[in-house]
Amino acid sequence: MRTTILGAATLALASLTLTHLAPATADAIGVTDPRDLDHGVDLRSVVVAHNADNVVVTTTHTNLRPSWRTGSGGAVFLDTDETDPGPEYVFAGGYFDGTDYQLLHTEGFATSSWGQPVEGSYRMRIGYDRDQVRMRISRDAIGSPAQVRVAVRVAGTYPDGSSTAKDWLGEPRSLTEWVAQ
Ligand SMILES: [Ca+2]
Ligand SMILES: [Ca+2]
Repeated sequence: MRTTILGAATLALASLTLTHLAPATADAIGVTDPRDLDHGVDLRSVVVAHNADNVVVTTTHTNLRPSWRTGSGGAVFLDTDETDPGPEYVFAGGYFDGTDYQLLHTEGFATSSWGQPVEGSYRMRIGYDRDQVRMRISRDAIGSPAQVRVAVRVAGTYPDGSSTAKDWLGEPRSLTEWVAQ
């Protein structure tokens, strides 16, 4: 577990450096987001690795905690088809103890357009010590696309439960560069 997370962190650093030099398509990219949310779920960076057998999306946050009181969770939208506008899949999960996650078909960003669960192999791991969430999706599960790009939205609730904090990677509903396999 520790080795896996350390590997992801190392990859994140390497990717963040390479982003300045890499072409629009690569097998991994890293994108940063400012510390702009007054909540521990605050999104700070996203790394997308498009491997031979799977797509791995690692998000880093300011302060992830296991308590349900954080209400933390997020959605990673996966765009796999350039000819079909918007994302085709969404990986949604809770980021606190005891929550679940699911990969769904979608016709866009709106929650109302989220559809049936995807049949296939995928999983989500949360590393509270490194404030990271790692989603791994089998390429088979999402139609073995030649390239993918993502949009990321996270959210959490404030301690008094009065309101929800929300943070997108960059502009709302904006997608990263394409990442080729
Ligand atoms: Ca942020
Ligand atoms: Ca699409």
